[in-house]
Amino acid sequence: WKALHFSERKKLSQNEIAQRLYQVMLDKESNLAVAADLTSCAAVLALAEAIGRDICLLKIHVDIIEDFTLEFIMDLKKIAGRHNFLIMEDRKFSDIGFTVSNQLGGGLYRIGDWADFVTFHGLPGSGIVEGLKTGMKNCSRSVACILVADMSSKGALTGPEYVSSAVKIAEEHRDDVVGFVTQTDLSSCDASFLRMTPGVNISAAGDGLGQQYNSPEEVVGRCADIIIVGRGVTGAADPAAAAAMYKTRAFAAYRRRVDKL
Ligand code: UP6
Repeated sequence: WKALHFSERKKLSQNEIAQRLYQVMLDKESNLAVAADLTSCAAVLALAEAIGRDICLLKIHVDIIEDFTLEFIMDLKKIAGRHNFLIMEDRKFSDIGFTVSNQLGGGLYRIGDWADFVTFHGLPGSGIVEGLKTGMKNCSRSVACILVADMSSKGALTGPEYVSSAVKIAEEHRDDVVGFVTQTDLSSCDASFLRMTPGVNISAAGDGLGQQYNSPEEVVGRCADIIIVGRGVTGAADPAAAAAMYKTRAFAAYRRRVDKL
C-alpha cells in the first residue's frame, strides 16, 4: 500500500468521509493533522484559523475544553468549511457497545452530530463498532471510525498480537472503520485504510510523561499517511509557521515514498 498515490487510495476506499479526506489531502497537498490540545474554545478557534490553510484534519479532545458549547462547534465547523479541513474527535472510545452508543450519540458533547472522524480502541472486541453504529442512529449524520491499533507512548501494551486482533475488527467493519492510529505500517491491511501517526515533533524526543517523538520523515517513511502533530505546532512561538513547515516536510516525505517504491 505504501507505494500507492493518495488518488489511488481514494478510489479503493468505500467510505464517503474517508474519500473526502483523501481529496482534501490531494487538493491542499497536505497530510498534516494538528492535535489542538488546548483548553478554551477561543484558543482552539484561533489556532484553527491560523493553521487551517495547511492542515487536512484538526484533531481535538473535546473533554479538555473548559468552556465547551455547541456554538463553539458551529464556529469550528465554519472555519473547517472555509479552510477545507475535516475534524476528528480523539475520544478513544473503549467501553462496551451500549455505553459507547450513548457516548457517541448523546451526552453534553453530542460528538456524533459534528465529528467527521472518531477514534476508538479495539480492546472491548467488535461490539464496540456495533455500539458506535447504534450511536450514529441518534445523530444527524454518519461518522467515520479510526481504530487505535498501537500507541506512541513508552511501554504501551499494544503488542503485535493485540494489534493483529484489533486490525481484524477494522477489516470486518470496513464500511465504518476507515483507518488506524498506528506506529507500524500494518502491512497485512489493504491500501484503502488510512494510517495516522502521532508522536511527531522535530524539537523533542519525549515529554517526560511517556510520549515518544519521531520526525515527519521517519514516520511517513515507516507507516504514516497522515502525521499528527500536537505541541510541535501548538507550543511553537509561531504555530502557523510551524504548521507550514510540518506540512511541507510530511508531504515531501510522502512524495518520496510513492516515487521510490
Ligand atoms: N495520541 C498520541 N499517541 C497515541 C494516540 N494518540 O500521542 O498513540 C494523541 C494524544 C495527543 C496527540 O492524545 O492529542 O496525539 C499528540 O500530541 P503531542 O504531539 O503534543 O504529543
